[in-house]
Amino acid sequence: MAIKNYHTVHKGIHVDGNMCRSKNKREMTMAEFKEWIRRFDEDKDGRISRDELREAIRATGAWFPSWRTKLGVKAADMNRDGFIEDSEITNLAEFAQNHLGIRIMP
Ligand SMILES: [Ca+2]
Ligand SMILES: [Ca+2]
Repeated sequence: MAIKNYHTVHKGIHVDGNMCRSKNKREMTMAEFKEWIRRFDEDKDGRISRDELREAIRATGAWFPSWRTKLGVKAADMNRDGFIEDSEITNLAEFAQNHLGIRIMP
């Protein structure tokens, strides 16, 4: 089943290949997104701070003013402690899809 899924997705990429292969377009699964965002957890506290998120956004090559980074944290930070923890990463993934050109595959 996993192979079949991959094939379907792969075919999808092929059809609108130009868009998906553009420089800022990234595709990843939720697990890959989590792994990717964790690389920016510099103080290793398991949460993503606003500064750490800014670094992550910078790494995508997206031009993104800091007030929008703040908005990203706000959008994902459900319990409003100023950090994005593990359970909030799915919200961040949604934000990344809408604003960073990252596509999260199911
Ligand atoms: Ca951190
Ligand atoms: Ca939080």
